[in-house]
This record gives sequence, structure tokens and C-alpha cells, in this order.
Amino acid sequence: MRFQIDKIALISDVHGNMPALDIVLADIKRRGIDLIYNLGDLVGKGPSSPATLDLCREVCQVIVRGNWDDAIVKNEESPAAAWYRAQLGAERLTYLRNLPNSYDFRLSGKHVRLYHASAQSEHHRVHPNSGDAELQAMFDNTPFTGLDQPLPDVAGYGDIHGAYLLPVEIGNTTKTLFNVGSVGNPLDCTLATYVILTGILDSAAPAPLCIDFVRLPYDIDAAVAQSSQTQQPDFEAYNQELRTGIYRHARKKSS
Ligand SMILES: [Mn+2]
Repeated sequence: MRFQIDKIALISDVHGNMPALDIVLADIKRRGIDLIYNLGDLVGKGPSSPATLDLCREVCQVIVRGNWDDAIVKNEESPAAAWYRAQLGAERLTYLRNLPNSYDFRLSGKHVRLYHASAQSEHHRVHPNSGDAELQAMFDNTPFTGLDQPLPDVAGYGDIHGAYLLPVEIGNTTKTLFNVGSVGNPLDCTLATYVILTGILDSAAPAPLCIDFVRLPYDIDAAVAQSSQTQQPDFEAYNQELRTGIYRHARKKSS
């Protein structure tokens, strides 16, 4: 007898980096994984926002909106946002505007929630050292996530470009918080990073649930060359981040 086992690849923060996205999608395909959920920030920072948006849209069953996806659409004041808007065109901007805030599903009897940055909004940033109250709030039902659904046991997000997994105590239960890292702009190392969830999808019965982190070398020289050619906003700072894995605003640790 064979047991049903489902695998879902979680990717985030592709940020217009096609060489990194290509490597990650090839790895996902090689493992025979068909389900890909995307935690946002498809665009901005990198040179190839239209291409990464189009490819993610084609291969991802779920995409939630990131802070860059939102800011590029809405920030009328910023010359950088205007540059990306011109590159993306009206149809893609409408698509970004209509992305959902979060996505909930059941896996191996657990309620899993995915969003870009936090349960508050795609712009509210939480780090693993943000303190107990902030970490516990990652499991809240809010107007942003929707109020009429089960509270999550497991929450996964992107935004900070640094992968981690942490148990979070709430009352006498232990929940699981994890960050999937970044495909296209990792700031905890220089490797393209994503997560594989393994379990039984849409099942209310308790069963094993695995959260695995994958780190992949990719062609950083190609990504830097593409960025230098387009001369996108702040391309030198972006290239430095790709080469070092260190955020441009040193030690503020952000994205
Ligand atoms: Mn980001």
C-alpha cells in the first residue's frame, strides 16, 4: 500500500532575478514537485521584473502580494517605482494590484498560513528577534488575513530574505514559524533559497509534516551582468547584495 504524500515548493522574493528563478524552478521540477506557492515580491530590485512575474504567474498555483509588488503599483512619488512601472506595463500592474494578502490551507491536520511579511500587512516587518509579542502575532487572525477562519498552527513568510524556523509558544501550545528565504536576493548567504513542505494536503488527520530548506548556487555573474546592462535603479547596491549576501543598509537587516 502506498500512502499519499504531497510536496509543495514555497518560493519568495524573486525580485526580478531570472538566473536564480531558473535554477530554483529546475530543482523543483527535478524533484517532481508540481505545486509551487509564491510568497510575493516577484518584482523590483532586480533587472527582469516582467520576465519573473510572467514565469511565476505561469508556474505558481498561489501568489500573495509583497511589499515591493504593492509599492511599485502605488508609490507615485518614487522615480524608482516609476521606472519599474514603465517596465511592467498596465496589465501586469493590474495583476499585482489584485493579488491576495494571504493563503490558508490544511496539511497533515495542521492549519498552515502563508503571507509575505506578517499577519498585519505586507509592509509590517518581523525578524526572528522581534520579540515574543510580535512572533505570537504572526498567528493572529486580522483584517489583513481574514477573521473568519481557523487560527494557524504553522505560519510561513518571506520579506526579510533570511531563512529560519522557530517554535513559538502561545499559551500551552507550540506553533511553528518559518521564513522561506529569498530566491533572487538572499541576504543571509549568496545562495538562492526556497522551502519544500511535505505532508498530506487538505487532510484533517494528524500526520508527519516536514519543512525542508533548499539552498542552490546560481549564476550570480549572469544576474549582475543583466542588472548592469539595464542600469535599473540602484543597480550597484543590488549587485553588491547578490555578491555578498549582505543588505545594503548594513546591519539594519532588512529587504
Ligand atoms: Mn523582498
